[in-house]
Amino acid sequence: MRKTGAWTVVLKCSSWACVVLAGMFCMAPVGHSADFKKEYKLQVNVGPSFYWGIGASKFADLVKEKTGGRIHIKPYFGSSLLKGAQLNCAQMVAKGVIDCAYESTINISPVIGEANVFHLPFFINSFDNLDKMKAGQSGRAVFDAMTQKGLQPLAWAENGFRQVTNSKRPIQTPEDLKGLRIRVVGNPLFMETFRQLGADPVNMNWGDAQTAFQQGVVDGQENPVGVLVPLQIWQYHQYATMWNYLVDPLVIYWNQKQWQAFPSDIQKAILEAAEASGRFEIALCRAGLDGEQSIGILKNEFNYEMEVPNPVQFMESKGMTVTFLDDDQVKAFAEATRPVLEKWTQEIGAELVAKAKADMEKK
Ligand code: X2X
Repeated sequence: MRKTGAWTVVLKCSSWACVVLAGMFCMAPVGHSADFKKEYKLQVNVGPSFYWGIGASKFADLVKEKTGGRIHIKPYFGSSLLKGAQLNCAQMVAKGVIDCAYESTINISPVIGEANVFHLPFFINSFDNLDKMKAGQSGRAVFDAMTQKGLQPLAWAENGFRQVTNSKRPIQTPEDLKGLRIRVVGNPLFMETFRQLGADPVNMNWGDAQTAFQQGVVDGQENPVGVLVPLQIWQYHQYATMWNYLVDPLVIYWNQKQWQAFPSDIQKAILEAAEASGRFEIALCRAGLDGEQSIGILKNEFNYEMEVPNPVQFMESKGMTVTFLDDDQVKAFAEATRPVLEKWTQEIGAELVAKAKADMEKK
């Protein structure tokens, strides 16, 4: 109707003032789609079928819904915006080359060294401890470090506790890892951990890693079940060890300058979408690993039926040998990697590691 009104005015008078008047009628109010980019690019390291990829798509859908279509996020899977260089994501979002990301704490660690607090070997061993850290002062410290670097953290999501798989033998003791060529992400903490265990780690971007598994260039790798199941790791590796050696939360974040320029109703809508998609995605990654809890969240809150409700059983049904370690076995790995934990406690900052311990000890 507003448009018709403006045209009527323009037709009735031809003076410059009338044209301006018409322009004002047509002008978008604050927060209208005309103020926004046509597309906001979302960086995602994995493909759309991985649980983390499904979470990223959910985020984009929820943002569209909650902003009434004013904000259109397009996920770029497989780090295509970075030509596969997954470790460059935080730098590119901070610069504003990429608008936002649904990304692993491992992949932001070159810019946010504090994020490595989640990657200390055999330091966090349960979902409960992880949740306490995210809700506590150590999680807050990681978010604060992001805001210092031009990134606006919105919500946590998850990749999960990382498990080791290989094509040679079951891994039950550090000796079993000796000489195995293991693909790891190009974060020195990972290289050092596997070297310390006597393995032969090779760092590779995720895009190259998948080809390396296919071609048998490496004997093994480490990733959570939310990656192992969609990847169908059993095609390459027969053995998996569930050792929860470290955890890989995801953070949903935005370029800070761009974020601050959004009107508050848009910020609120995006924030709600980030939180809801994070809750959904965390449940996907934990389904079948935390009793009925995550399966229940998916069913009751998101009306979502898990295709693989028991990932371990599923991997076994595909012919994999899945090994669980008892406390003593885990202790042997923890002892063997202690020098790495100690060195990286200094790198990350003893104060932050102490905060993480205090968070985990809270009842
Ligand atoms: O590269 C990996 O192993 C992956 C997919 O887990 C991450 O992006 C950290």
